[in-house]
Amino acid sequence: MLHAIVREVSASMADCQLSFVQREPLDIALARVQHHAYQQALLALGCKLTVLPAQDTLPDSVFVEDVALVLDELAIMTRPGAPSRRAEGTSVAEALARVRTLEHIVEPGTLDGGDILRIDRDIYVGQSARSNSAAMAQLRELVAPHGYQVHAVPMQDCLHLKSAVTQIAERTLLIQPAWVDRQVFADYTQIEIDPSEPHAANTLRIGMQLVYPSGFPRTQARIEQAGIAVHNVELSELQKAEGAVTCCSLIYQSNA
Ligand code: CIR
Repeated sequence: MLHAIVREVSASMADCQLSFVQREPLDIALARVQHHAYQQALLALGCKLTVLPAQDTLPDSVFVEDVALVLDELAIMTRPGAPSRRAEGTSVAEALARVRTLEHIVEPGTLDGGDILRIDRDIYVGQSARSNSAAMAQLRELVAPHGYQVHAVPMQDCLHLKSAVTQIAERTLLIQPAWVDRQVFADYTQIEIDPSEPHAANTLRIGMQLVYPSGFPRTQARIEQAGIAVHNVELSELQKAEGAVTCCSLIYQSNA
């Protein structure tokens, strides 16, 4: 069955890293309510949840996606690009070690899970400020024996590759063409976000459905016109921390 690892919101989330959004007052109590609704959405879509306790000294620790890549064959701890985020992985690694063989990206490599878009045996890695070529080379070595190909993807003006492009159906992507070159993904059907909603490209695909933030009605209409069901969540406070729907969970298959 599908499993999801999530972590409760840190009391210090207002001190989070920010790269492309302005700092705004952040309501931690509301962030927790929204995060719990997100957990309910994962449950409703069939995930069994592992909820890690909050880490109040690590502001960005709710964004568990960034610290690991979980494949069917192994899990890779990533070594996040922001030094303030490197301690977040320890407890996630403990949880993943129960279900996967663990490997690690090591210095000088840096890699954020938000930069990794895996589609079947293709692993696309955004060349963001957080993820470097040393990590891509390490990742390539770790996954090649399992038949995966790693592709470096140029991008600009956003935090992570999955801020710009996510998978919404078997061979269909939702894409923000201002932030990533559409040609890289020429083999896929592409739906563009509505230009009035620049942050609308991040969706979380679970089975045939999408977890999708409220607040992007025009892009959502484009997704629904393609026959894809959308499960809305309100994430305003996590968006102020430059988070989105993929970054709050690590999803994997396990019989456990
Ligand atoms: C950071 O800058 O690292 C956090 N404030 C946001 C991380 C969001 N992660 C993601 O989209 N995968």
